[in-house]
Amino acid sequence: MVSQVDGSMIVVSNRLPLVVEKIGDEWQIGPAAGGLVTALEPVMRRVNGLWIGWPGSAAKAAPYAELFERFAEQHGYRLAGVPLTEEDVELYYQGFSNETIWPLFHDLLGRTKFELATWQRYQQVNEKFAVAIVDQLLDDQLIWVHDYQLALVGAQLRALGVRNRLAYFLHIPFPSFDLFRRLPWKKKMLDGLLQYDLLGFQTLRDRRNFVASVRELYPQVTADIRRRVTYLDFGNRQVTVGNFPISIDFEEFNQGARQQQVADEAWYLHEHYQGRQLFLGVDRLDYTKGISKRLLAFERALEKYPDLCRQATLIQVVVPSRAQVPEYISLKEELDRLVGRINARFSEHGWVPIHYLYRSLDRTQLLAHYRSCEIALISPLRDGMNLVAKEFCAASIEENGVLILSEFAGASAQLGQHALLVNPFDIEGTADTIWQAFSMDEEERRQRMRQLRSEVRRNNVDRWVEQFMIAVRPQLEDLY
Ligand code: GDG
Repeated sequence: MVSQVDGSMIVVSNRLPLVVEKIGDEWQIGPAAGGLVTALEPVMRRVNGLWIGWPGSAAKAAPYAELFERFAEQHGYRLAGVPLTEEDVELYYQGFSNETIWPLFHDLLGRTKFELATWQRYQQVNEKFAVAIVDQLLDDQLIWVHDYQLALVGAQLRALGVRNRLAYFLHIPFPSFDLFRRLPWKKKMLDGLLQYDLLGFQTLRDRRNFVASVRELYPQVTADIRRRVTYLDFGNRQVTVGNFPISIDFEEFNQGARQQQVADEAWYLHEHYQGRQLFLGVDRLDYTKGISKRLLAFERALEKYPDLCRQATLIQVVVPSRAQVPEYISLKEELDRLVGRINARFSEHGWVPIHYLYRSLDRTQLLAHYRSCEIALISPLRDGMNLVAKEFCAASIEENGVLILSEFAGASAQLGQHALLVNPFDIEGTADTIWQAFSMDEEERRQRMRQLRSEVRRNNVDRWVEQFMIAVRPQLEDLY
Protein backbone atom coordinates (compact mmCIF):
# COMPACT_ATOMS: atom_id res chain seq x y z
CA MET A 1 0.00 0.00 0.00
CA VAL A 2 2.68 2.42 1.07
CA SER A 3 4.42 1.99 -2.28
CA GLN A 4 1.43 3.59 -3.97
CA VAL A 5 2.35 6.91 -2.41
CA ASP A 6 4.43 8.64 -5.02
CA GLY A 7 6.29 11.90 -4.95
CA SER A 8 8.32 12.98 -1.99
CA MET A 9 7.46 13.30 1.61
CA ILE A 10 8.80 15.61 4.27
CA VAL A 11 8.78 14.33 7.83
CA VAL A 12 9.19 16.92 10.57
CA SER A 13 9.95 16.21 14.21
CA ASN A 14 11.46 18.18 17.06
CA ARG A 15 14.67 16.14 17.05
CA LEU A 16 16.32 14.73 13.97
CA PRO A 17 16.59 10.99 14.54
CA LEU A 18 20.38 11.03 14.59
CA VAL A 19 23.35 9.88 16.52
CA VAL A 20 26.34 12.13 15.83
CA GLU A 21 29.63 11.32 17.51
CA LYS A 22 33.33 11.95 17.11
CA ILE A 23 35.46 8.85 17.10
CA GLY A 24 39.12 9.91 17.14
CA ASP A 25 39.26 12.69 14.55
CA GLU A 26 36.36 11.34 12.52
CA TRP A 27 32.73 12.47 12.81
CA GLN A 28 30.22 9.62 12.51
CA ILE A 29 26.54 9.93 11.76
CA GLY A 30 23.81 7.31 11.90
CA PRO A 31 20.09 7.00 12.48
CA ALA A 32 18.95 6.85 16.10
CA ALA A 33 17.30 3.61 17.09
CA GLY A 34 13.59 3.95 17.74
CA GLY A 35 10.13 3.05 16.59
CA LEU A 36 9.50 6.13 14.52
CA VAL A 37 12.70 5.73 12.50
CA THR A 38 12.06 2.03 11.96
CA ALA A 39 8.54 2.81 10.80
CA LEU A 40 9.35 5.65 8.47
CA GLU A 41 12.74 4.65 7.03
CA PRO A 42 11.41 2.30 4.34
CA VAL A 43 8.87 4.78 3.02
CA MET A 44 11.36 7.66 3.28
CA ARG A 45 13.85 5.67 1.22
CA ARG A 46 11.25 4.75 -1.37
CA VAL A 47 10.20 8.34 -1.97
CA ASN A 48 13.65 9.85 -1.36
CA GLY A 49 12.11 11.74 1.52
CA LEU A 50 13.45 14.56 3.63
CA TRP A 51 13.48 14.62 7.45
CA ILE A 52 13.61 18.05 9.08
CA GLY A 53 14.35 18.67 12.77
CA TRP A 54 16.64 20.07 15.39
CA PRO A 55 19.98 18.24 15.38
CA GLY A 56 20.35 18.71 19.17
CA SER A 57 22.93 20.75 20.99
CA ALA A 58 25.29 17.94 21.98
CA ALA A 59 27.54 18.12 18.94
CA LYS A 60 27.37 21.77 17.98
CA ALA A 61 30.76 21.74 16.30
CA ALA A 62 29.86 18.89 13.94
CA PRO A 63 30.15 19.64 10.18
CA TYR A 64 26.48 19.00 9.55
CA ALA A 65 26.32 19.83 5.83
CA GLU A 66 28.94 17.21 5.06
CA LEU A 67 27.47 14.69 7.53
CA PHE A 68 23.96 15.07 6.11
CA GLU A 69 25.31 14.43 2.62
CA ARG A 70 27.02 11.27 3.77
CA PHE A 71 23.85 10.20 5.59
CA ALA A 72 21.76 10.64 2.42
CA GLU A 73 24.20 8.50 0.39
CA GLN A 74 24.16 5.75 3.00
CA HIS A 75 20.49 5.72 3.98
CA GLY A 76 18.64 6.90 0.89
CA TYR A 77 16.80 9.84 2.41
CA ARG A 78 17.87 13.37 3.25
CA LEU A 79 18.11 15.43 6.41
CA ALA A 80 17.88 19.14 7.10
CA GLY A 81 18.57 20.80 10.45
CA VAL A 82 16.65 23.54 12.24
CA PRO A 83 19.17 25.27 14.52
CA LEU A 84 17.76 26.38 17.87
CA THR A 85 19.28 28.86 20.31
CA GLU A 86 19.73 28.01 23.98
CA GLU A 87 16.85 30.33 24.79
CA ASP A 88 14.64 28.54 22.25
CA VAL A 89 15.43 25.24 23.90
CA GLU A 90 14.71 26.64 27.34
CA LEU A 91 11.40 28.35 26.53
CA TYR A 92 9.94 26.38 23.63
CA TYR A 93 11.18 22.89 24.47
CA GLN A 94 11.73 22.71 28.22
CA GLY A 95 9.14 25.40 28.88
CA PHE A 96 5.97 25.25 26.82
CA SER A 97 6.39 21.75 25.38
CA ASN A 98 7.48 19.98 28.54
CA GLU A 99 6.00 22.10 31.32
CA THR A 100 2.68 23.03 29.74
CA ILE A 101 1.53 20.67 27.00
CA TRP A 102 3.18 17.52 28.36
CA PRO A 103 1.58 17.56 31.85
CA LEU A 104 -1.76 19.00 30.67
CA PHE A 105 -2.16 16.42 27.93
CA HIS A 106 -1.29 13.68 30.43
CA ASP A 107 -4.13 14.85 32.72
CA LEU A 108 -1.74 16.32 35.31
CA LEU A 109 -3.18 19.78 35.71
CA GLY A 110 -1.42 20.35 39.03
CA ARG A 111 1.96 20.12 37.31
CA THR A 112 1.02 22.38 34.41
CA LYS A 113 2.57 25.84 34.11
CA PHE A 114 0.99 28.56 32.04
CA GLU A 115 3.48 31.25 31.05
CA LEU A 116 3.05 33.79 28.33
CA ALA A 117 6.77 33.94 27.50
CA THR A 118 7.03 30.20 26.83
CA TRP A 119 3.85 30.23 24.75
CA GLN A 120 5.18 33.11 22.66
CA ARG A 121 8.47 31.32 22.09
CA TYR A 122 6.61 28.14 21.19
CA GLN A 123 4.85 29.99 18.39
CA GLN A 124 8.10 31.57 17.21
CA VAL A 125 9.98 28.28 17.13
CA ASN A 126 7.09 26.59 15.31
CA GLU A 127 7.43 29.40 12.76
CA LYS A 128 11.18 28.72 12.56
CA PHE A 129 10.39 25.12 11.66
CA ALA A 130 7.87 26.29 9.06
CA VAL A 131 10.44 28.60 7.46
CA ALA A 132 12.98 25.77 7.38
CA ILE A 133 10.39 23.59 5.63
CA VAL A 134 9.56 26.29 3.07
CA ASP A 135 13.29 26.59 2.27
CA GLN A 136 13.29 22.95 1.20
CA LEU A 137 9.85 22.73 -0.32
CA LEU A 138 9.11 21.43 -3.80
CA ASP A 139 5.62 21.24 -5.29
CA ASP A 140 3.26 18.57 -4.17
CA GLN A 141 5.15 17.08 -1.25
CA LEU A 142 3.23 15.64 1.64
CA ILE A 143 4.40 17.26 4.87
CA TRP A 144 4.00 15.00 7.90
CA VAL A 145 4.61 16.76 11.23
CA HIS A 146 5.11 14.83 14.47
CA ASP A 147 4.14 15.45 18.02
CA TYR A 148 3.25 18.01 20.62
CA GLN A 149 6.27 20.28 20.20
CA LEU A 150 5.15 21.20 16.69
CA ALA A 151 1.37 21.55 16.83
CA LEU A 152 1.39 24.96 15.15
CA VAL A 153 3.79 24.25 12.28
CA GLY A 154 0.85 23.55 9.97
CA ALA A 155 -0.73 26.91 10.71
CA GLN A 156 2.58 28.71 10.24
CA LEU A 157 3.03 26.97 6.91
CA ARG A 158 -0.42 28.08 5.79
CA ALA A 159 0.44 31.64 6.90
CA LEU A 160 3.50 31.42 4.66
CA GLY A 161 1.27 30.51 1.74
CA VAL A 162 1.99 26.78 1.63
CA ARG A 163 -0.83 24.82 -0.02
CA ASN A 164 0.66 21.33 0.24
CA ARG A 165 -1.08 18.48 1.99
CA LEU A 166 -0.33 18.65 5.70
CA ALA A 167 -0.60 15.74 8.11
CA TYR A 168 0.06 15.56 11.84
CA PHE A 169 0.46 12.75 14.33
CA LEU A 170 0.23 13.30 18.08
CA HIS A 171 2.26 10.70 20.00
CA ILE A 172 0.87 11.66 23.40
CA PRO A 173 -2.77 11.59 24.57
CA PHE A 174 -5.25 14.35 23.75
CA PRO A 175 -7.07 15.33 26.97
CA SER A 176 -10.76 15.74 27.65
CA PHE A 177 -12.24 19.18 26.97
CA ASP A 178 -12.53 19.81 30.73
CA LEU A 179 -8.75 19.78 30.89
CA PHE A 180 -7.97 21.24 27.51
CA ARG A 181 -10.15 24.28 28.22
CA ARG A 182 -7.74 25.30 31.03
CA LEU A 183 -5.16 26.24 28.39
CA PRO A 184 -5.36 30.03 28.02
CA TRP A 185 -4.46 29.67 24.33
CA LYS A 186 -6.79 26.77 23.57
CA LYS A 187 -8.54 28.42 20.66
CA LYS A 188 -5.25 29.36 19.01
CA MET A 189 -4.01 25.84 19.54
CA LEU A 190 -7.08 24.30 17.92
CA ASP A 191 -7.11 26.87 15.11
CA GLY A 192 -3.54 25.82 14.46
CA LEU A 193 -4.18 22.10 14.56
CA LEU A 194 -7.14 22.43 12.24
CA GLN A 195 -4.89 23.75 9.51
CA TYR A 196 -3.64 20.22 8.95
CA ASP A 197 -5.60 18.13 6.46
CA LEU A 198 -5.19 14.94 8.46
CA LEU A 199 -4.82 14.69 12.23
CA GLY A 200 -3.77 11.34 13.68
CA PHE A 201 -4.13 10.26 17.29
CA GLN A 202 -3.08 7.09 19.09
CA THR A 203 -6.46 5.87 20.30
CA LEU A 204 -10.16 6.27 19.70
CA ARG A 205 -10.43 8.01 23.07
CA ASP A 206 -7.89 10.67 21.98
CA ARG A 207 -9.70 11.16 18.70
CA ARG A 208 -13.03 11.55 20.50
CA ASN A 209 -11.53 14.01 23.00
CA PHE A 210 -10.17 16.09 20.16
CA VAL A 211 -13.45 16.06 18.24
CA ALA A 212 -15.33 17.00 21.43
CA SER A 213 -13.04 20.02 21.95
CA VAL A 214 -13.56 21.09 18.35
CA ARG A 215 -17.33 20.82 18.73
CA GLU A 216 -17.22 22.95 21.89
CA LEU A 217 -15.17 25.71 20.35
CA TYR A 218 -16.62 25.61 16.81
CA PRO A 219 -20.36 25.01 17.26
CA GLN A 220 -20.91 25.39 13.49
CA VAL A 221 -18.76 22.38 12.61
CA THR A 222 -20.40 19.20 11.38
CA ALA A 223 -18.78 15.88 12.14
CA ASP A 224 -19.27 12.84 9.96
CA ILE A 225 -18.14 9.92 12.10
CA ARG A 226 -17.01 6.79 10.29
CA ARG A 227 -15.39 3.68 11.73
CA ARG A 228 -11.81 4.68 11.01
CA VAL A 229 -11.99 8.46 10.74
CA THR A 230 -14.14 11.48 11.52
CA TYR A 231 -14.57 14.15 8.85
CA LEU A 232 -14.90 17.63 10.29
CA ASP A 233 -16.63 19.95 7.88
CA PHE A 234 -16.06 23.70 8.21
CA GLY A 235 -18.00 24.65 5.09
CA ASN A 236 -15.01 25.80 3.07
CA ARG A 237 -12.75 22.93 4.07
CA GLN A 238 -12.69 19.49 5.56
CA VAL A 239 -10.30 18.04 8.15
CA THR A 240 -9.89 14.30 8.64
CA VAL A 241 -9.31 13.02 12.18
CA GLY A 242 -8.33 9.42 12.81
CA ASN A 243 -6.82 7.07 15.36
CA PHE A 244 -3.73 5.14 14.33
CA PRO A 245 -2.13 3.16 17.17
CA ILE A 246 1.63 3.26 16.72
CA SER A 247 3.49 0.00 17.05
CA ILE A 248 6.84 -1.73 16.75
CA ASP A 249 8.57 -3.91 14.20
CA PHE A 250 7.44 -7.23 15.69
CA GLU A 251 10.01 -9.35 13.85
CA GLU A 252 12.89 -7.15 14.91
CA PHE A 253 12.14 -7.98 18.57
CA ASN A 254 10.99 -11.52 17.95
CA GLN A 255 14.16 -12.41 16.01
CA GLY A 256 16.40 -10.16 18.06
CA ALA A 257 15.43 -11.98 21.25
CA ARG A 258 16.58 -15.30 19.70
CA GLN A 259 20.14 -14.13 19.02
CA GLN A 260 22.90 -16.03 20.79
CA GLN A 261 24.23 -12.93 22.54
CA VAL A 262 20.79 -12.20 23.93
CA ALA A 263 20.33 -15.80 25.03
CA ASP A 264 23.71 -15.67 26.84
CA GLU A 265 22.82 -12.45 28.58
CA ALA A 266 19.37 -13.81 29.54
CA TRP A 267 20.96 -16.96 30.96
CA TYR A 268 23.33 -14.81 33.00
CA LEU A 269 20.43 -12.76 34.37
CA HIS A 270 18.64 -15.87 35.56
CA GLU A 271 21.79 -17.27 37.15
CA HIS A 272 22.34 -13.98 38.88
CA TYR A 273 18.82 -13.86 40.27
CA GLN A 274 18.81 -17.56 41.16
CA GLY A 275 15.57 -18.61 39.54
CA ARG A 276 13.41 -15.97 41.20
CA GLN A 277 10.50 -14.54 39.28
CA LEU A 278 11.57 -11.25 37.82
CA PHE A 279 9.30 -8.25 37.46
CA LEU A 280 10.52 -5.64 34.98
CA GLY A 281 9.88 -1.91 34.67
CA VAL A 282 11.56 0.07 31.84
CA ASP A 283 10.78 3.76 31.60
CA ARG A 284 12.23 7.13 30.75
CA LEU A 285 12.55 9.20 33.90
CA ASP A 286 9.12 10.81 33.77
CA TYR A 287 6.37 11.44 36.30
CA THR A 288 3.76 10.24 33.79
CA LYS A 289 5.24 6.75 33.88
CA GLY A 290 3.94 6.14 37.42
CA ILE A 291 7.24 4.77 38.76
CA SER A 292 6.75 6.00 42.35
CA LYS A 293 3.28 4.51 42.63
CA ARG A 294 4.59 1.28 41.12
CA LEU A 295 7.29 1.06 43.80
CA LEU A 296 4.68 1.66 46.49
CA ALA A 297 2.48 -1.06 45.01
CA PHE A 298 5.41 -3.47 44.98
CA GLU A 299 6.10 -2.60 48.61
CA ARG A 300 2.47 -3.20 49.50
CA ALA A 301 2.56 -6.56 47.69
CA LEU A 302 5.63 -7.63 49.71
CA GLU A 303 3.81 -6.65 52.88
CA LYS A 304 0.52 -8.30 52.00
CA TYR A 305 1.88 -11.43 50.30
CA PRO A 306 5.03 -12.45 52.23
CA ASP A 307 5.56 -15.41 49.85
CA LEU A 308 6.89 -12.86 47.40
CA CYS A 309 9.85 -12.18 49.70
CA ARG A 310 13.00 -13.96 48.48
CA GLN A 311 11.04 -15.27 45.48
CA ALA A 312 10.40 -12.11 43.48
CA THR A 313 12.62 -9.22 42.42
CA LEU A 314 11.67 -6.04 40.61
CA ILE A 315 14.25 -4.82 38.11
CA GLN A 316 13.43 -1.17 37.50
CA VAL A 317 15.34 0.51 34.67
CA VAL A 318 15.02 4.28 34.58
CA VAL A 319 16.50 5.98 31.55
CA PRO A 320 17.75 9.53 32.29
CA SER A 321 15.62 12.12 30.48
CA ARG A 322 15.02 15.90 30.50
CA ALA A 323 17.70 16.27 33.15
CA GLN A 324 17.48 20.09 33.18
CA VAL A 325 13.79 20.35 34.09
CA PRO A 326 13.40 20.83 37.90
CA GLU A 327 10.40 18.44 38.10
CA TYR A 328 12.56 15.64 36.75
CA ILE A 329 15.39 16.33 39.16
CA SER A 330 13.05 16.05 42.13
CA LEU A 331 11.44 12.92 40.70
CA LYS A 332 14.88 11.30 40.53
CA GLU A 333 15.45 12.18 44.20
CA GLU A 334 12.05 10.77 45.15
CA LEU A 335 12.78 7.47 43.39
CA ASP A 336 16.21 7.20 45.04
CA ARG A 337 14.58 7.68 48.44
CA LEU A 338 11.75 5.23 47.81
CA VAL A 339 13.99 2.44 46.52
CA GLY A 340 16.35 2.99 49.46
CA ARG A 341 13.53 2.83 51.97
CA ILE A 342 11.87 -0.28 50.50
CA ASN A 343 15.15 -2.14 50.10
CA ALA A 344 16.21 -1.25 53.63
CA ARG A 345 12.89 -2.50 54.93
CA PHE A 346 12.69 -5.86 53.15
CA SER A 347 16.19 -6.95 52.09
CA GLU A 348 17.56 -10.15 53.51
CA HIS A 349 20.92 -11.82 53.10
CA GLY A 350 21.13 -12.89 49.48
CA TRP A 351 17.99 -11.03 48.34
CA VAL A 352 17.21 -7.41 47.55
CA PRO A 353 13.62 -6.70 46.44
CA ILE A 354 14.33 -3.90 43.96
CA HIS A 355 17.24 -3.68 41.55
CA TYR A 356 17.25 -0.12 40.38
CA LEU A 357 19.28 0.90 37.33
CA TYR A 358 19.41 4.59 36.52
CA ARG A 359 20.84 4.36 32.99
CA SER A 360 19.89 3.03 29.60
CA LEU A 361 20.52 -0.55 28.57
CA ASP A 362 22.15 -1.40 25.27
CA ARG A 363 20.01 -3.27 22.77
CA THR A 364 21.26 -6.75 23.73
CA GLN A 365 20.69 -6.10 27.43
CA LEU A 366 17.24 -4.66 26.78
CA LEU A 367 16.21 -7.73 24.78
CA ALA A 368 17.72 -10.05 27.38
CA HIS A 369 15.69 -8.33 30.09
CA TYR A 370 12.50 -8.61 28.02
CA ARG A 371 13.20 -12.24 27.32
CA SER A 372 14.11 -13.36 30.78
CA CYS A 373 11.79 -11.35 33.02
CA GLU A 374 8.57 -13.25 33.72
CA ILE A 375 6.39 -10.24 34.42
CA ALA A 376 6.40 -6.75 32.89
CA LEU A 377 5.03 -4.14 35.25
CA ILE A 378 3.99 -1.21 33.08
CA SER A 379 1.89 1.23 35.02
CA PRO A 380 1.95 4.75 33.58
CA LEU A 381 -0.52 7.26 35.03
CA ARG A 382 -1.21 8.16 31.41
CA ASP A 383 0.65 7.28 28.21
CA GLY A 384 0.02 7.90 24.52
CA MET A 385 0.73 4.27 23.64
CA ASN A 386 3.70 2.72 25.50
CA LEU A 387 5.92 0.76 23.18
CA VAL A 388 7.70 -1.08 25.97
CA ALA A 389 4.51 -3.13 26.50
CA LYS A 390 4.52 -4.21 22.85
CA GLU A 391 8.27 -4.85 22.79
CA PHE A 392 8.02 -7.06 25.87
CA CYS A 393 5.39 -9.24 24.16
CA ALA A 394 7.34 -9.47 20.90
CA ALA A 395 10.52 -10.49 22.75
CA SER A 396 8.77 -12.92 25.09
CA ILE A 397 9.67 -15.86 22.85
CA GLU A 398 9.19 -18.49 25.55
CA GLU A 399 5.57 -17.28 25.55
CA ASN A 400 5.36 -17.45 29.31
CA GLY A 401 5.58 -13.76 30.19
CA VAL A 402 2.78 -11.89 31.95
CA LEU A 403 1.97 -8.30 31.06
CA ILE A 404 0.64 -6.05 33.82
CA LEU A 405 -0.53 -2.91 32.08
CA SER A 406 -2.06 0.36 33.16
CA GLU A 407 -5.56 0.95 31.86
CA PHE A 408 -4.40 4.51 31.12
CA ALA A 409 -1.75 3.52 28.58
CA GLY A 410 -2.92 3.80 24.97
CA ALA A 411 -1.67 0.24 24.49
CA SER A 412 -4.43 -1.04 26.77
CA ALA A 413 -6.97 -0.49 23.99
CA GLN A 414 -5.29 -3.26 21.98
CA LEU A 415 -3.68 -5.39 24.68
CA GLY A 416 -6.15 -4.97 27.54
CA GLN A 417 -8.05 -8.15 26.93
CA HIS A 418 -5.10 -10.45 27.56
CA ALA A 419 -2.94 -8.34 29.86
CA LEU A 420 -3.70 -7.87 33.56
CA LEU A 421 -5.01 -4.33 33.68
CA VAL A 422 -4.35 -2.09 36.66
CA ASN A 423 -5.34 1.36 37.80
CA PRO A 424 -1.94 2.74 38.87
CA PHE A 425 -3.59 5.11 41.36
CA ASP A 426 -4.98 2.07 43.18
CA ILE A 427 -1.97 0.83 45.17
CA GLU A 428 -3.92 -1.95 46.87
CA GLY A 429 -5.41 -3.23 43.62
CA THR A 430 -2.02 -3.13 41.87
CA ALA A 431 -0.46 -5.06 44.75
CA ASP A 432 -3.14 -7.73 44.35
CA THR A 433 -2.47 -7.90 40.61
CA ILE A 434 1.27 -8.30 41.29
CA TRP A 435 0.39 -11.34 43.37
CA GLN A 436 -2.03 -12.63 40.73
CA ALA A 437 0.69 -12.41 38.08
CA PHE A 438 3.25 -14.06 40.35
CA SER A 439 0.98 -16.97 41.11
CA MET A 440 -0.53 -17.40 37.62
CA ASP A 441 -0.20 -20.94 36.30
CA GLU A 442 1.86 -21.83 33.26
CA GLU A 443 -1.10 -22.58 31.01
CA GLU A 444 -2.88 -19.29 31.59
CA ARG A 445 0.39 -17.43 31.00
CA ARG A 446 0.88 -19.15 27.69
CA GLN A 447 -2.66 -18.58 26.55
CA ARG A 448 -2.53 -14.90 27.34
CA MET A 449 0.95 -14.32 25.90
CA ARG A 450 0.11 -16.11 22.65
CA GLN A 451 -2.86 -13.80 22.16
CA LEU A 452 -0.80 -10.75 23.03
CA ARG A 453 1.95 -11.72 20.61
CA SER A 454 -0.45 -12.35 17.78
CA GLU A 455 -2.09 -8.96 18.39
CA VAL A 456 1.28 -7.17 18.22
CA ARG A 457 2.39 -9.23 15.21
CA ARG A 458 -0.80 -8.39 13.31
CA ASN A 459 -0.82 -4.70 14.14
CA ASN A 460 2.83 -3.93 13.67
CA VAL A 461 4.43 -0.68 12.70
CA ASP A 462 4.07 -1.13 8.93
CA ARG A 463 0.35 -1.27 9.47
CA TRP A 464 0.53 2.05 11.33
CA VAL A 465 2.24 3.81 8.41
CA GLU A 466 -0.03 2.10 5.92
CA GLN A 467 -3.24 3.11 7.70
CA PHE A 468 -2.02 6.67 8.03
CA MET A 469 -1.13 6.84 4.33
CA ILE A 470 -4.48 5.41 3.34
CA ALA A 471 -6.16 8.16 5.34
CA VAL A 472 -3.98 10.78 3.63
CA ARG A 473 -4.84 9.52 0.19
CA PRO A 474 -8.48 10.60 -0.17
CA GLN A 475 -7.28 14.14 0.32
CA LEU A 476 -4.59 13.58 -2.22
CA GLU A 477 -7.31 12.83 -4.71
CA ASP A 478 -9.68 15.56 -3.57
CA LEU A 479 -7.13 18.32 -3.62
CA TYR A 480 -5.23 17.57 -6.79
C1 GDG B 1 6.28 8.67 23.34
C2 GDG B 1 4.93 8.55 24.08
C3 GDG B 1 4.40 6.55 22.67
C4 GDG B 1 13.58 2.52 26.91
N1 GDG B 1 14.59 2.19 27.72
C5 GDG B 1 15.61 1.77 26.96
C6 GDG B 1 15.19 1.83 25.63
N2 GDG B 1 13.95 2.29 25.63
C7 GDG B 1 13.12 2.48 24.44
C8 GDG B 1 12.04 1.44 24.42
C9 GDG B 1 10.94 2.11 23.61
C10 GDG B 1 11.18 3.60 23.87
O1 GDG B 1 12.46 3.72 24.47
C11 GDG B 1 10.16 4.16 24.85
O2 GDG B 1 8.94 4.29 24.18
P1 GDG B 1 7.56 4.50 24.95
O3 GDG B 1 6.47 4.34 23.97
O4 GDG B 1 7.46 3.51 26.04
O5 GDG B 1 7.61 5.94 25.63
P2 GDG B 1 8.02 7.49 25.24
O6 GDG B 1 9.48 7.62 25.12
O7 GDG B 1 7.41 8.31 26.32
O8 GDG B 1 7.34 7.82 23.83
C12 GDG B 1 4.48 7.08 24.10
C13 GDG B 1 5.66 6.84 21.90
O9 GDG B 1 6.03 8.23 21.96
C14 GDG B 1 5.53 6.46 20.42
O10 GDG B 1 4.46 7.12 19.83
O11 GDG B 1 4.20 5.15 22.73
O12 GDG B 1 3.23 6.97 24.73
O13 GDG B 1 5.03 9.06 25.41
O14 GDG B 1 11.10 1.87 22.24
O15 GDG B 1 12.58 0.27 23.84
N3 GDG B 1 15.97 1.46 24.61
C15 GDG B 1 17.23 1.01 24.92
N4 GDG B 1 17.70 0.96 26.21
C16 GDG B 1 16.92 1.32 27.24
O16 GDG B 1 17.38 1.28 28.38
N5 GDG B 1 18.02 0.59 23.92
